[in-house]
Amino acid sequence: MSIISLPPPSTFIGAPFMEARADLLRAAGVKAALLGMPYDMGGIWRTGAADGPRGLRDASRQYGPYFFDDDVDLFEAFKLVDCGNAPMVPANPAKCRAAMKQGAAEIIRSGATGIFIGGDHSIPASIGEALSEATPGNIGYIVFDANMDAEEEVDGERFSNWSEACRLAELPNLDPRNMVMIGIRGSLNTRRQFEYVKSKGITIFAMRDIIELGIVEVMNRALGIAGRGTRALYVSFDTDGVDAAYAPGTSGPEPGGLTSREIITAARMLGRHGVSIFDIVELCPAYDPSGITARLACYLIFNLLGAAYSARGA
Ligand SMILES: [Mn+2]
Repeated sequence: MSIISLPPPSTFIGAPFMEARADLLRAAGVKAALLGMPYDMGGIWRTGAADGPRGLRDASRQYGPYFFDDDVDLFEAFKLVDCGNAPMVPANPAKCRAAMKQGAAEIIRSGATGIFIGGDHSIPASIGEALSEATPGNIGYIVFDANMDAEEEVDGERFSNWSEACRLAELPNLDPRNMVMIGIRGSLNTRRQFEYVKSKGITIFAMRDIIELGIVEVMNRALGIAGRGTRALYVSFDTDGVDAAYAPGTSGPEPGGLTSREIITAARMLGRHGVSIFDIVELCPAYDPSGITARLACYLIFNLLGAAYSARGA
């Protein structure tokens, strides 16, 4: 399996392209590296998330490396690079998953903060395996999502975007009691999934909790739960965790979710706390002619890295 990635036509905010290889990233002192995972064969509903990395890069052409909010230049501070996309093999999900895992593993092994752009919400299964194997200790997981994605299998398949939570809960060094779901709501969920979540000891902060407690209190509690006894933190941003009014470019838009300001506040608290890797999934540019969903995804990256810089330096 070759993991050689071709340079994308445009990179994220014009960052230099660098192949996803731990030795190259380490030698260049890269502290944050982005890798696209244009895979949506795991989707149970509308496809289109395979175009997420392209949509993010297109939207990012409006922006540069300087981020006002933290007075930081992401190229200077993080030596941010764009590693292109994990190479997808048409009609072969297993080979695609292997390529995503290998790309993620290279970035994780380099010590850089991995920024993985999906792709549908099945990709954390591959990313999680890579992080699990690279981490000498336990991992915490925080996911923003309208849906629990806790179906153990769908029509006999274990790797759809409705099963990501189960695949992560099965990792040997990810205790489900260090897993937190934020923003859960609505009728795409099932009671069976809720029973699974409760039986594993996974914590849910439903949308009702966020409305009552506020996002800052929810995040403080979530970081405490995911951070208890863990050495690494994986954060997954499903775009449908955000209210469809702010992020319509997603495979399963749901109303009544997090506002842009709330998800940005959450991203900043995560950056301040420190995260090992994060992903942004289910970004479907085709459903959003305005491009605002992809711009919000850019803002999540800017704010998470910016807040990390303000807190600790790069
Ligand atoms: Mn999801």
